[in-house]
Amino acid sequence: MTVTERAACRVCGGDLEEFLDLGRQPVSQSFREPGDATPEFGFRLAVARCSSCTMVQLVEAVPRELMFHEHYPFRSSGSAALRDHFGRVARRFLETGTFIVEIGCNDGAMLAVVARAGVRHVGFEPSGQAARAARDAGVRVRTDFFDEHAARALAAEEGPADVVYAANTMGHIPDLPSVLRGVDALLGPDGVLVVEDFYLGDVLARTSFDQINDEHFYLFTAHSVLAAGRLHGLDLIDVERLAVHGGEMRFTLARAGRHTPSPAVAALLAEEEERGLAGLAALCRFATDVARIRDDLVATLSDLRSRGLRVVGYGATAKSATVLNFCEIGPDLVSFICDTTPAKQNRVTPGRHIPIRPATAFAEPYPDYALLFAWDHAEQILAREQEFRRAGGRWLLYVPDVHLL
Ligand code: DWN
Ligand code: SAH
Ligand code: ZN
Repeated sequence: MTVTERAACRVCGGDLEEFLDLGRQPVSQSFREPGDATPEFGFRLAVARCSSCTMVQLVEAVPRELMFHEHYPFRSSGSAALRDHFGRVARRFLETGTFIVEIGCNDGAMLAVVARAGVRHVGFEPSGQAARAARDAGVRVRTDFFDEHAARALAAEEGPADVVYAANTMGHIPDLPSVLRGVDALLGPDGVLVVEDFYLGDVLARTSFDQINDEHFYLFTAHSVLAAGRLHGLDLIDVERLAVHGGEMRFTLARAGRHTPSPAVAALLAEEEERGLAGLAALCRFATDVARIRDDLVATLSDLRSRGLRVVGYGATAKSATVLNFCEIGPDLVSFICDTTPAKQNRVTPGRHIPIRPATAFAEPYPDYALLFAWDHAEQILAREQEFRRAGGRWLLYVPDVHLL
């Protein structure tokens, strides 16, 4: 552990204590044309904890325009489980909301349901093609980053919001104070800010270090969300566990004193105390586990190669960039990765340049082993690919440790 002098906590200005270095990494979703020889952007993926507000965050931030742009490839609607989830979220908001704002609405998986119900809404989505997909689904979209400036402009034009929602987006925005000032400007007196994101407690419990990448700037806990909210007049009033992406947390915040916090908040804070999640020791243990997983995974893949067995990756996830670049795994160990996303197909992964093929390539013929990068969709994928196992194939996972299914 080293105290980083260059960077201060982006939330409160406190000192950062670095506990994990995942090496030099590319932009995780900058899938490239094969043979493209132009230099790739790189940054040091290192993670630190603030000694004042406890927020866990990256030490270096990648400029937002390098990550979220016209061709940002991720689509929420690409998974049936996510479509169902966002449908449920929308129906819940429709019970009370008359003006619903979403930060990072992507292709409109949630807001299209709100739009079909005829309820007033606005989605912020800086990634051009994703924003157009949402617009085609009937969503009112601003192709823009949400920040204090954009929020003030919206509040002036449309008045206060009942709900501000951000799924898998709040943790993507290094300038969290600007977002929270914007929420303060936009939210009605009894409005709620609903944040769904992956949870540091789960990352530590599963050693899912691949959830750390350029996009995932913050790893939240109830402690750190509470501290960040309080700096901007917001109270944490509820926490709920979610099943999506293999387990996430929903944090609900509201203006201080307007809602009685649910007992679940105190319960989660107590659980975090007990697990030492707000301290540094658990984070240092995590860093040790990550190094062990890297060594195990590289040893396993090298052994399979030496025995002449073929390994293919499944899911060209953002998460896979962290694994491949940290473990220095290239096409010699994983011959290609199959993925259903057209914008990723026939490109190569950032950094290690592993080819990406359509999902149909998986069975042509089946490999001996499939390395499951999209482990957060395991249920759906294993159900669809039952034939692979019948043909003698084996799934290889690295979360929570390197193992075969
Ligand atoms: O927070 C984020 C989450 C929501 O999505 C973003 N920062 C970026 C992105 O992370 P990811 O790329 O790690 O997400 P997923 O959802 O694990 O990506 C799954 C990938 O696997 C997609 O490219 C689609 C693909 N896939 C597939 O090929 N066959 C997915 C399923 C379910 C399938 O059956
Ligand atoms: N909410 C969707 C998409 C998550 S991916 C879901 O949960 O599936 C993150 C999304 O946030 C991307 O579509 C990205 O373009 C968008 N985004 C990133 N920074 C943003 C910002 N400052 N304001 C609004 N959207 C942002
Ligand atoms: Zn801090």
